Amino acid sequence: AAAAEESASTKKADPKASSVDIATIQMLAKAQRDNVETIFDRAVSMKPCNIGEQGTCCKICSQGPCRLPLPKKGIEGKDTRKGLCGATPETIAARNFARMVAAGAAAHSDHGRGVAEVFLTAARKGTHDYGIKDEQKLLEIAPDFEVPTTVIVDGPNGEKIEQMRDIYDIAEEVGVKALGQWGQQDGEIYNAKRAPKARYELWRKLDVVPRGIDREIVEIMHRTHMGVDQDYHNIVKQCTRAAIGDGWGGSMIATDLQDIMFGTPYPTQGEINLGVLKQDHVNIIVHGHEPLLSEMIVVASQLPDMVDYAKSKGAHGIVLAGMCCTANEILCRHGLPIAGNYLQQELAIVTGAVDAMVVDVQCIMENIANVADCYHTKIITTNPRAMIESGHTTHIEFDEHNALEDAKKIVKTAIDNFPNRHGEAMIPSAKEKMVVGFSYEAINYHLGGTFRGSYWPLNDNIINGRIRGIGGVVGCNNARSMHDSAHLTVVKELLKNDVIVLTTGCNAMACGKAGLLSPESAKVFCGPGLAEVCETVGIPPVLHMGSCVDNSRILMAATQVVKAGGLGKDISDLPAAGSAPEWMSEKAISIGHYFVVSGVYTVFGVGLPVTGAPRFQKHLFEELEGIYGGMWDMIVDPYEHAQAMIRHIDKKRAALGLDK
Ligand code: CUV
Repeated sequence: AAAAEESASTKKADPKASSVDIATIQMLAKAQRDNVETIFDRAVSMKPCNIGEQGTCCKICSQGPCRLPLPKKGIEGKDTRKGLCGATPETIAARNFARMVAAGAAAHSDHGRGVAEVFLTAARKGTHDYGIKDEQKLLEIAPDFEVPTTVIVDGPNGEKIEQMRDIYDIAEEVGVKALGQWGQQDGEIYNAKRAPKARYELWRKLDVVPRGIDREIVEIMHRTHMGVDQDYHNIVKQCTRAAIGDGWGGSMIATDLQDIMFGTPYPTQGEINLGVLKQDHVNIIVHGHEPLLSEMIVVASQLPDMVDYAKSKGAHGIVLAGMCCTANEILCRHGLPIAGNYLQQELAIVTGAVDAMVVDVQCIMENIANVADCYHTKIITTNPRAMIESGHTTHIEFDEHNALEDAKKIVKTAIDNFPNRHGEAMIPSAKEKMVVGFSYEAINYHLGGTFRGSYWPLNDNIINGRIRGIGGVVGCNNARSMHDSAHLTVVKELLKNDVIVLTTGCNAMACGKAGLLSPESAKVFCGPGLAEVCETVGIPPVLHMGSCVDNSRILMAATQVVKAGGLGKDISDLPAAGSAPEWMSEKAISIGHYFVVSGVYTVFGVGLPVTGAPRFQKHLFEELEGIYGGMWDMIVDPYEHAQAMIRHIDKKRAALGLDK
């Protein structure tokens, strides 16, 4: 057994079969030369559990785990499989799925809660480090929270004059109401009304408008406790409440308040891939999700005394680069470089050039501590929710009330580590330029004021067929799937067929590395109609809208398209489809579900843990379309995956009476 274990752990991934990204291939080869094990190696030596993969392993009580795989020869006649308590495969898979929605919604929403708390502190002028940057956006969202932006006062002659309220008073009221959305027990979250009217009314009719963000997540945990909800339809209904509470609630509030505090993204240039690191600079990577931290590190790393301090240690300057969704946040707002997406986190350290990797929450692999141990990199954890048990990580807690000082301490720690590099680093040369930052406000502001105006003729071009439809392609990397490969195949296939792509998360980064986020790529990759539109407007064919919480921007963009007219009354009428070709996190499941119940056909790659429960799978993949107009699908082959999206787009075009 020991020998078997030995040989299993020494199996190595083939770098060229692991990724389509040259920098990743080079660094994986270096890791292997350096005898450093990465997720790619572990993926070849450890196989996933077949029963868990089907979604039918139940371990919610201690009488199990009860394992209910599909019989090898399939189900003949009645499906008699059941757990000790009698739970059917449907109940088990639905409960497991629901818990993924709960965890995903909790992650986004806890992020949003933190933002709302800091926003309220800023509104009350309780911190010097954060303030109100985008007043216009605050004024736009205040009415959604039923906060008045003006006040009626008496004029000098007794007449009534409408006056603007103090911006910080408005912010405080918005902050209080936004924060109240988490603990609200009854009624409806405010942002549900932002959806197209038909969608909001459908949700009301179906009784799925979230009462409060936390409440719906807690209720999933209760319902999926042993012996509670045993009807998968009813479990899915609760998933819907929690997922809407994520997409239209916690995530949307996070996006909006971040925009108000840090600025709404507008098109800007950036660079991506491990080649953004510099041999002669202090390299700091911020990795994780919450811009509360990274925004302050941006400020701290640009302070003259910090730059001078770096020079005093022999460096020429400081490179601050992002990883995962933190990267998307600082890229879209400041044009700061991205070092890579999820599967590149260990490999960034393997360059030997990263002086500190600063992490907060979500998508941080525990193994970065082991990899860092082989080089000089300091892993700095910053969030009390997320520590790594290792003798080699440093915890510098980031307190928003002392934000800039904490950020300076973190930057200084990185600089102090610069002289400890183990000789010459090996930085891949690969990096790509990109244009990013397409918030829906940016599209409105820069491109004509309306989605149907003469400058941003999206609706008109969908109607006239130059653009066939809209694809939202998002989500993670997954070590079970060749790095970036499915992302790029799906996106390129959509572009070739004149489908414009909106993107966030690790898909955005895959597209950036492959050059798809540059306006010039339109004529290379797009069908003639889409290429013409992109060239006329001067935009890339893939619009980078931000991080995972910014999937809420895609919901709002879809809503704007509906409101601009000519393409039906609801999101489910649009020639649009969603996709997560390489998903891996529970957040992706919550995102997938809020897209589905917002009316979007949503296809996942890799696999979905529902296949062991055929009736539950049918509910998600087919029956939901009759209820919400959107449904789940899972197609591993990326070409077929894109074709299914295109077929759905064509079905919607036909229903609207449009050609093609
Ligand atoms: Ni939040 S959730 S791997 S960083 S997109 Fe990338 Fe994006 Fe998935 Fe994580």
